[in-house]
Amino acid sequence: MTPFRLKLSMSALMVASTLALTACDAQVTIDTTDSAHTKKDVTAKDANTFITNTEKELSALYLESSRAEWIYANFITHDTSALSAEVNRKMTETVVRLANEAAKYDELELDYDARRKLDKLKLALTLPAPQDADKTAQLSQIVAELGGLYGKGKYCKEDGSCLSLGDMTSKMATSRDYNELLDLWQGWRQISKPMRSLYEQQVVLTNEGAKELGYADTGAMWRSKYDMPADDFTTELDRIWGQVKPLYNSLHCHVRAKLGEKYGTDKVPQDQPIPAHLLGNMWAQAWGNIYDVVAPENADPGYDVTELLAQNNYDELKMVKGAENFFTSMGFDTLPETFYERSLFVKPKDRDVQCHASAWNIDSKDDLRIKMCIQRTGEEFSVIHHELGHNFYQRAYNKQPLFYQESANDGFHEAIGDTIALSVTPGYLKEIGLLEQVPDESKDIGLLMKMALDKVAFVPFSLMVDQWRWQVFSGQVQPENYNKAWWELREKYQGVQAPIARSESDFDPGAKYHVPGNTPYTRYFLAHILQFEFHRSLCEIAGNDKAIHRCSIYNSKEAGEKLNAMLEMGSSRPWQEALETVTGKQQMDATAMLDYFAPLQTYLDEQNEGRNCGW
Ligand code: X8Z
Ligand code: ZN
Repeated sequence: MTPFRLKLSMSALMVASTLALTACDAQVTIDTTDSAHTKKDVTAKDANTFITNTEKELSALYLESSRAEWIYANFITHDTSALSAEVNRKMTETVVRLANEAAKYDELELDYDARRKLDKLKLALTLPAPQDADKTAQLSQIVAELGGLYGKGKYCKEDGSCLSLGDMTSKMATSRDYNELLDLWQGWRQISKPMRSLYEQQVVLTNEGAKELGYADTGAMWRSKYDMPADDFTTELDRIWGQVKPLYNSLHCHVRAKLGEKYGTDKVPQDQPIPAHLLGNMWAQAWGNIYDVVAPENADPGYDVTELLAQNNYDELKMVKGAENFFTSMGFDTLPETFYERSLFVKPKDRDVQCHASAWNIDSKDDLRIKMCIQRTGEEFSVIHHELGHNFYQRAYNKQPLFYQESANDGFHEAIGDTIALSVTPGYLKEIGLLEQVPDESKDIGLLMKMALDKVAFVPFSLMVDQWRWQVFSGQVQPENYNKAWWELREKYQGVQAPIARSESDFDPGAKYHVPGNTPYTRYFLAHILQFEFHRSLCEIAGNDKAIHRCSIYNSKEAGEKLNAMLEMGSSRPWQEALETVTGKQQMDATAMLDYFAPLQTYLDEQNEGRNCGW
């Protein structure tokens, strides 16, 4: 997390949402209000004093807040929920007050950093509250409750047995039994029904806060965080999705055909969206787990990372050390001892925790941690790399002023660990002793298929989540249509459909962590585009001479140096400049992803010949 907004990977968000100190709070001793000045007579010097004081006040609050949020996420109880709500209230109230005060300096000519920091202050909250103590407290209470409902969520059957999300995730990955999958799919979606009215109230409250800060609604505020006009950002998203869509459509067509062969075309009709429970993942967001169903003939790479980990006795700690080793091989310092002392790697048996993986920097210096209920699978090995990417980023920018202690844009934060994981190639696995022999090139289509099922399939999902939220925030979607609108977008973007009838007594968006957790999701869309760009550029720097999907930047100090140069900038410059540091270009571009998968596109085109694609 991050201070009010950001820092974290995911957790930042939580913190971000709420507020602040009350007037009688003893800690509020820094006078940032400067009430003697009105908008007319303020000077640039006043603005700088305001910024300095604000940074001090927020640093202290951030530390307090991240400790409380860490404890809540690790021990979900009635009391920790109350403490989380309180610290969130204090943070939100403070940031809202300061952000509104910052408007005093709107018309002043300021130097680059002063203006940039004030802009960041205004945009710092994920969920702004109105300037009203009761409403702020109410919003914070809702935020904590929604998080708790998700974290405690389980599917309990009539016979009294209960399944955790982790249990269900494993079964969804491996079961090929249509009815069993359906049962799990609908069972998990029971947890979100009670979130609906809370979510509805949250939307009203936070929109009021966003309006007070000068935004049309909270969605408009989220879209304003990208160093370009919000409408231009939306246009960029459309443009990039347009680049990826043909590849996605080809993959969709092939996967649907294979699922039709597996389950029967009565269950998987060949002219309709795919039933959402058959794709190996609770949310149908990444499909790598059904690789066996779509595996190209004669292209089996002959290994599976989950099995390699088991054969080589990798437990959770060894998996984390393995991922850390990749970063240090590139020249990054090792993680501090406290990382290993304070992180959570294994799901505790005796209490509720927020198992969804997250990475934290508690003190904005080097108190780095991850919190993750690690399963011993190849999929989770990638997630560990993802999380450590957050931690290495956080440490790289820890010398920046508070307002710049975040990634260039939120997509960058999500992209770093994934970039590293793209280098977990067969060649790398051989180098670290996990794999005996690198499969020959005839197996590349199998490797690319597995990767595309995870990375390409994810792209439309990562776009539709915020399309839904933006429509909800803007009022285009009203509460009586929450679920209907969700499934319309699922169909439109992903071409998947609910496998059983849904109604407005359901709240399916709430069954995805980031909705009750209030984590914007467009960041993952950006990350999926960016990681292929970073991979391509860093491979070049590393002197790679192989096909791009066989390149690993393991051990490349040159690539590490270049990557670090971008990471340590934090958000001090517009993200376009950070992008340029590594890629030489200022515009995001999906051609790196398309080039990576070019051989697969050719294969898919052959396979799809004569098939009816689309939905
Ligand atoms: O939430 C995450 C990370 C933490 S930032 C585990 N991810 C998204 C998700 O799980 O839905 C990573 C990829 C997408
Ligand atoms: Zn992340």
